[in-house]
Amino acid sequence: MSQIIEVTVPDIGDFESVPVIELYVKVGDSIKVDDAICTLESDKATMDVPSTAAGVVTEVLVSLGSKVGEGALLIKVEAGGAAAAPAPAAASAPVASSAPAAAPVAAAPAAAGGGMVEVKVPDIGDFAEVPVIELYVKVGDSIKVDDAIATLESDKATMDVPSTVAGTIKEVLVQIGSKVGEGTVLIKVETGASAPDAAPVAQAAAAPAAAQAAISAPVSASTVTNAPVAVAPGLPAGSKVHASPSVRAYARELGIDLSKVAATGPKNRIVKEDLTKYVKGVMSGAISGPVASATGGVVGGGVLDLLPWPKVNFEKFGEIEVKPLSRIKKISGQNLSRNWVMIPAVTYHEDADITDLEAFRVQLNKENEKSGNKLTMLAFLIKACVKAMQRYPEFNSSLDGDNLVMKKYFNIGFAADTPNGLVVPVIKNAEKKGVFEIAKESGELAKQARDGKLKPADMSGACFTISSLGGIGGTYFAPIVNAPEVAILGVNKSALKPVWDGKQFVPRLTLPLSLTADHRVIDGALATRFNVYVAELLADMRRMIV
Ligand code: CAO
Repeated sequence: MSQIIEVTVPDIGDFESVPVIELYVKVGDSIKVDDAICTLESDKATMDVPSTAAGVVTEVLVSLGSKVGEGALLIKVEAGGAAAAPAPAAASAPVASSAPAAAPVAAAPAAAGGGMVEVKVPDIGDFAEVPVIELYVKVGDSIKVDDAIATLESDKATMDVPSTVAGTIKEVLVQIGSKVGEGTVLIKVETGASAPDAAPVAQAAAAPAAAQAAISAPVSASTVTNAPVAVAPGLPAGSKVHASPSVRAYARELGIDLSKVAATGPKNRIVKEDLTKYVKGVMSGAISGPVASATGGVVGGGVLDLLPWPKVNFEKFGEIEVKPLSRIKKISGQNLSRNWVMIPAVTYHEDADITDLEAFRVQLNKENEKSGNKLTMLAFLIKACVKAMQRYPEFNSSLDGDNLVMKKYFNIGFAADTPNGLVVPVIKNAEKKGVFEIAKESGELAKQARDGKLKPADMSGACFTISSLGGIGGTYFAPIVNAPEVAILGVNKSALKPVWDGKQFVPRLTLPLSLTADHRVIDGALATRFNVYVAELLADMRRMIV
């Protein structure tokens, strides 16, 4: 006996007309309870709408871009027949019994006769007392095999603990912050033939071996991220992607096609670590996408594989000459691509009044004319940045996973234009050097750079970079952060500008500053404070000693 069930948009909060941005089903698909039908996107969040029915999709009443609200009809499902028939209770037995001994109490006896089953923490390796950092269930919830119960966090990894039984939760014996180890009872579940999970259990029974393996051991994030980068097998064509709204949003932010990502989460769901692993694979060249192959590997492929790289027969339009990229351009191109894609960076602009500083610099250069030591604006900029980094130490940090590495030394890189491309020599321990010494050293390093004689040690260890285009021109630009640094200061050509002094406009020599900062570490307020402080220091160098 079959029956047509309408699946509608559930209560989605205060949103009345939100667009469908992803659609995962089509007519003829078999669908199970909880399978994602579509993703909706409001201005605040993305939401997956799960199916409340199991069966075969007979009608899809929305398309990409459709605006929907609570109650909108999404699909019609023909329940009944093979796909929808509630699985016999015994169908769950093979799944549970296939779990190794270390797994919690087998569901088989409970599934056969019904009753109360305790779900315990399985073998989680050498960890005895790890905290519960997330809890996904409460008393009264219906739970299915493989549904995540809680996330545990050791000092090395986070682990989802999936349920090994299906039924209704009668007791939750832990809370966020509880310390647990192997064998700790997490929940008690009433199982039985009438449990509302019959169909999903049937799905688990049909799950591939990989999904079953997840039942026997929790998913370890560190294992996932530390594993050698493998070519992501992704999903077979036509398979549905399972991922939470936040993971989908993150993937969209990175331009990742989720169907290419290998899932390691419970129930074959893609988790955040899978995206990290995928991006690492692309960056290391282990995973290639259409862009990588079309551009010869210069641009990080899969991350940007929204569209293939345009292939044009330029000769059709006129004469051409093909020149190979220089080694420096190839290397810096890869770094720049990675940094551009991976760092959520924002550029902040500021003007510094350097009228007095430039007069001072010119005067000092006159005084030292005979010595041949020429003071450059770059040397003053380096000193001002060091002082600002001392006041705002986040600018002298690097992200390392969930940690911020704070550096106590001040090595400043500066971009140097060379015939073969851009290189970044580094002035080491700039906090201990005076402007004359810095000017001399940067001049020597810039010459070595142009002559192609820089050694790797000359270009390593920078904490912060300055990119000065002041000798060339420009007004403002948006430099790219040089990872693992968290900020870079761009400088253009100073120009005389009229500035209101309270009574009249006066000509002031103005230096345009463009600071790009990694927003994960430095927010807009901090970046602007830094920029303002650098401008104050340049406007009045006496501030360097206070
Ligand atoms: N405003 C106005 N004039 C400036 C200036 C500024 N901000 N900065 C430098 N100048 C002047 C200098 O005073 C100098 O003039 P004089 O010869 O009359 O004294 C002239 O411009 C040339 O300076 P310079 O650029 O050779 O020297 P520098 O110490 O300022 O810079 C270096 C050295 C290595 C930073 C520079 O040569 C260079 O390579 N800049 C390019 C960096 C770059 O490509 N960045 C882009 C990275 S992103 O693609």
